[in-house]
Amino acid sequence: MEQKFLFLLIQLICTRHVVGLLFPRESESRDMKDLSGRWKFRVDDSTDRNQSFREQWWEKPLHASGHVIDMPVPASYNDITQDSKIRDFVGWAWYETTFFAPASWKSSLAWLQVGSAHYNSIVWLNSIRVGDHSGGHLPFEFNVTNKLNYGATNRLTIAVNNTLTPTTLPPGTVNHYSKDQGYPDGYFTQKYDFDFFNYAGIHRPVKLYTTPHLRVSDIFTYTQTITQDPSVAAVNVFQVNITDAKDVASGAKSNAGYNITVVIKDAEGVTVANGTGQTGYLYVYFPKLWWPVGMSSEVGYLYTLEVYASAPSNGNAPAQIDVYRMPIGLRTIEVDETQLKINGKPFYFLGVGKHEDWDVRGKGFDWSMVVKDFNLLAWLGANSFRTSHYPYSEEIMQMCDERGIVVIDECPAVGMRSADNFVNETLLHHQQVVGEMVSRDRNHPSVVMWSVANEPLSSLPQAAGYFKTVLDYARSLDPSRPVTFVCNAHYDKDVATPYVDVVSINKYEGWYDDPGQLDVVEGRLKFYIDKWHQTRSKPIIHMEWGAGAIAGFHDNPSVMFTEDYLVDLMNRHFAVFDELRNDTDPFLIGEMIWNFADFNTAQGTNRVQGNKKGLFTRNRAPKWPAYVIRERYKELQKQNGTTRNRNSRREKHWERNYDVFQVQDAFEVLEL
Ligand code: GCB
Repeated sequence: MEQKFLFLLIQLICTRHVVGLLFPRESESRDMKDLSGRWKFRVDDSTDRNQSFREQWWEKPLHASGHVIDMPVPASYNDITQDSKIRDFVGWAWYETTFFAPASWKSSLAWLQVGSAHYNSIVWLNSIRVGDHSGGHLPFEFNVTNKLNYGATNRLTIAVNNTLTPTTLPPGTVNHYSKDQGYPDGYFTQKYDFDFFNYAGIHRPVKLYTTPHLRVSDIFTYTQTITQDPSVAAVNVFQVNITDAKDVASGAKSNAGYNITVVIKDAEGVTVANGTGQTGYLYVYFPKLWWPVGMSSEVGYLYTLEVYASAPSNGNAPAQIDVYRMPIGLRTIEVDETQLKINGKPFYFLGVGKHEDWDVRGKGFDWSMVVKDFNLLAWLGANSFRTSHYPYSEEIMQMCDERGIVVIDECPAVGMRSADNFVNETLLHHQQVVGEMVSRDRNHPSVVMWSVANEPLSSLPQAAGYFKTVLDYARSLDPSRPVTFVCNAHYDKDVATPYVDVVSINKYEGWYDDPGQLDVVEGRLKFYIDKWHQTRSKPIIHMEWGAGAIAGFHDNPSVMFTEDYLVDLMNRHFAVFDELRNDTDPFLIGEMIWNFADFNTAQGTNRVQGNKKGLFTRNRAPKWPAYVIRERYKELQKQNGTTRNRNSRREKHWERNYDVFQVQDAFEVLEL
């Protein structure tokens, strides 16, 4: 084996392992049932929010506990009814459905996967508690093989609690008020320091699926190298984990002596590479690379990775083979001190910040809205977005793979604005969430970078050790992608960006800074970005910029909150972005306007029915600024990877030497 590839394998084997959840898929060895639909629902609005546990609502059908209403799953429950108490409810919300489990499933393992539920969840099947999960926005699953009634009806109960505390991610605080001051008995409020509505409920599909007892339990694959001569090969590394229920039960070491075959097929179903074993690498000759929109005439080319796993044959018993298929893309990512490159070519982000946010369904997954948003992204000419400020549904990641939309994948560490948030309990949970996000999304070619937080208080001395730990943890899970967090601290005050690969900055020049002062926008913005570059010497993305624009508001000369003002502000930003892009030594690698569409927020004096910085209204009607962005993005897309000035600085390989930085007040490094 060539030494280079031996090194790759060692790197992969040394990668810290977290158990990933494979997206539920049918195959010859797997069945699936989607439990989406109309569920029963009830909130526990007792004064202490604990009546449901005292009365054990999971023991009987939910209607036995009191009045239940219909609730769609997936959906946020907040905007479904006409009742403001449900919209603003904080505490345990109870969901229930029934389903039939075929008798034919009896010989398999059965798994229950919840795409996401916000925030803490407890799951019971036929009154038996099957498990708990903390954190919205990411899937969790339980083995329910021994809890199902086969050939019969089953009752599934899920309780979801949206309370946020200083150590949840995102964090929040609960404030209690006194009856003596005229508040109702037990009155409390939930506060949080992030700018989107804390939608709650079962947000993504709930699925039951089966696997053989010996199953493919996790896969990690990425393209490590594309050889100089593109006709030769893309080298794809893979690592497959299999789990045998027998071994799990007996405590024996799994993966020993099993047969694992890994095959890559092209889009026509022709096998282009295959191998055996748990870990290895595959050469794909004459590879069709995965390219984002604007960088190739063929965008988002996907192969299929097929994994077959079976136990060694045992006498007369027929071999049980598990088969799992997954789309993959062949492409590399590198970062040097000025550029992020896809397949060796500099990539410039022409993007947007987004939200999973729609009217009526809140953060509930809805194919109509998802497909509509992708059509709008294509119409805009956007080549990228950030999953601000939490991981989006995996179906969205799959569409990005197919449509060639580049993703910066962000975890839900948003609103960490107080020292109370920088404690070991949060750090442990932060690592857990990063682990869940990376293990879910690391096989998606569209994901090019991990963002571990948005606008944390990174001027706090303890933020240095905290973020070094989290960023290094993300790297230890995935050696193939750069990491960042999104920073709004001043370049002189921030202590955490020394540890990122790309500096991501949010700056609202002409809005939060110098509001209404359009004439100073260019000078101030250029000054600020240059200062950041002098401070860190890393590639920079302008991750958030923009202004509130209420659809239909106009004025001339423009004033804040009109569409005209946002257009004026955009043109001034474009002048600076273009100057930086055309620099002899460009380091600006992207512009991501905030936001794709208007979105809902908590009520407050600075929001008028939500945040109005969208290019589209919440119902996806374009505002004037959408046409202006479209003109620019369509034009620049044509130039991506071809005309940027990138020849003056010696190109360096991506190295990670962080030892030169002093870590102040480092946290103890915690093992999970
Ligand atoms: C920001 C935040 C984003 C807000 C935005 C705004 O810096 O990252 O969550 O929505 O500003 O519009 O204020």
